[in-house]
Amino acid sequence: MSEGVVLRVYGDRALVRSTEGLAEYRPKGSLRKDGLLAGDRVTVQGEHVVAVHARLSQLGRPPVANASILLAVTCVRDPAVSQGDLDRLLLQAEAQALTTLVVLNKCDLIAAEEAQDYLRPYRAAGYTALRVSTRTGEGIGDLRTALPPGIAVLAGQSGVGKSSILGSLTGDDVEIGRITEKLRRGRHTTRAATLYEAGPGRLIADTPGFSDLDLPDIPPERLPMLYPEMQGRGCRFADCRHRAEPDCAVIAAVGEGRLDAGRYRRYLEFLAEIEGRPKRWH
Ligand SMILES: Nc1nc2c(ncn2[C@@H]2O[C@H](COP(=O)(O)OP(=O)(O)OP(=O)(O)O)[C@@H](O)[C@H]2O)c(=O)[nH]1
Ligand SMILES: [Mg+2]
Ligand SMILES: [Zn+2]
Repeated sequence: MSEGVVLRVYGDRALVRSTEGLAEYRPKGSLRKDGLLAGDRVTVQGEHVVAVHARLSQLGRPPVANASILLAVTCVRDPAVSQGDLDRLLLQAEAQALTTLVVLNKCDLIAAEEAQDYLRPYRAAGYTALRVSTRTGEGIGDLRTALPPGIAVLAGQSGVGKSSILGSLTGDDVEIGRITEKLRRGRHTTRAATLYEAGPGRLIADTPGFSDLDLPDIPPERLPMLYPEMQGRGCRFADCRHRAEPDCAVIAAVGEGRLDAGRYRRYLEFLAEIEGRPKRWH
C-alpha cells in the first residue's frame, strides 16, 4: 500500500503519482467510479485505488479536489476579457471560499498603464494581481514564487493562456512529457482537469477554458459577502444589499471614490440577475 495524488481521472482509470511512482490504477469495486477527482489523495495497492481520503475542498467547475489556490487568468487583448467576466470568475472562487490570485497574461500586447488600470479595482479589493506574459517571460518568476504548496488551479476563458502559463511554470520537464503521453491515450479528455508537477510539493491543474461563466448558485443575500472590499464597512443593516438602504457605507464609499465604481455597478447588475432567478432558497 502507498499514498498518492490523483493527477487525472479518465474512463475507469486514474493516473496517480504515489510513493511508488507514476502509474494508472482502477478504483476498487467498492469505490464509485465517479467518486474520484483530480487532486484526490488516495491509497493505492496493487492495481487498485483502495481508499479516497476526505477532501479539504472540492471545486465544481472545473472538478478538482483539494485545491489550495485558484489562478484567475485573464487578458485584455486576444481575447478581450472584460472586468465583468473576471468579476464572475472571482465570484465563483469566493463562493467556494478559495484563495484567488489574479493573473493578467499577454501583457506584451498592451501598455503598462492599461494593465495597471485593468488590475486597479482588484488590487484595491485586496486581491494579489500579477502581470505576466508567457511570450516575454515577464512576471513568470513572481508567479512561481507566489504559488503556495499544494494544488493551484488555472481557470479562465478559452485562449487567455492557461496552458501556456502551465508550460512556463513547469518547463520541459521529462516527467510532464511522460504524463502527457499517458494522457493522450485517454479518450475522455475534454471535460477533465489534469494536474501537472511544478516543483516539490506543487501541482498545477490545467482546465478547459469556458466562453461564458454563470454567477454562482447562491441566494441574493450572499452576494455582498463575496466582495472582499464590501466587508466590515459598517452599514446600518447587517444584511445590507448596498442598493438603496439608508446609511449604506458601501454606497457612501463609492460616492467618495474609495470603492471602485465599475465593480459596484456590475455588482448591482449581478444582484438583479440573481434576484431574478426562480426562488428555491426559502
Ligand atoms: N501575445 C501573447 N500570446 C500568448 C501569451 N500566452 C499565450 N499566448 C497565446 O494565446 C493562445 C492561447 O493560449 P493557450 O495557452 O492555449 O490558452 P488556454 O487558456 O489554455 O486556452 P483553452 O485551453 O482553450 O482554454 C496561443 O496562441 C498562445 O500562443 C502571451 O503572454 N502573449
Ligand atoms: Mg488550454
Ligand atoms: Zn450597505
